[in-house]
Amino acid sequence: MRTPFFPRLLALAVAGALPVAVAVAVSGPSASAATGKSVVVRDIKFNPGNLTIRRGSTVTWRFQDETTKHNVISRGAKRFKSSPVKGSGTYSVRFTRPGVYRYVCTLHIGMKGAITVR
Ligand SMILES: [Cu+2]
Repeated sequence: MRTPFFPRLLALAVAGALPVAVAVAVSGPSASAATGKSVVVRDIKFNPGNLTIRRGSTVTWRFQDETTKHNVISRGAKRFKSSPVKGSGTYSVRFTRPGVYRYVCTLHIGMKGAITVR
């Protein structure tokens, strides 16, 4: 007498839990959809000079100016952790708060860029 009721209860429990599981599965990837973006450091320029990213994304500067060293120094109201002087390799920063983050290379006048975080 008891056993016929159990599958029905189980079915109700599964039906009730399913929408929750689906909602989690849908919101999970979109919440972490932030992707990595690159800024190439070459020819005494940051390319792209202006980069717009989503909050939570990581920006990687790729130092590819063979004989010229550069740095990434945060300037302005919104700050991030600046890089050391580098001749090769990469430097990455994850941006978690919206705003416009301006930066320069202090070794070369006019070498500047900005990261806009949405
Ligand atoms: Cu430079």
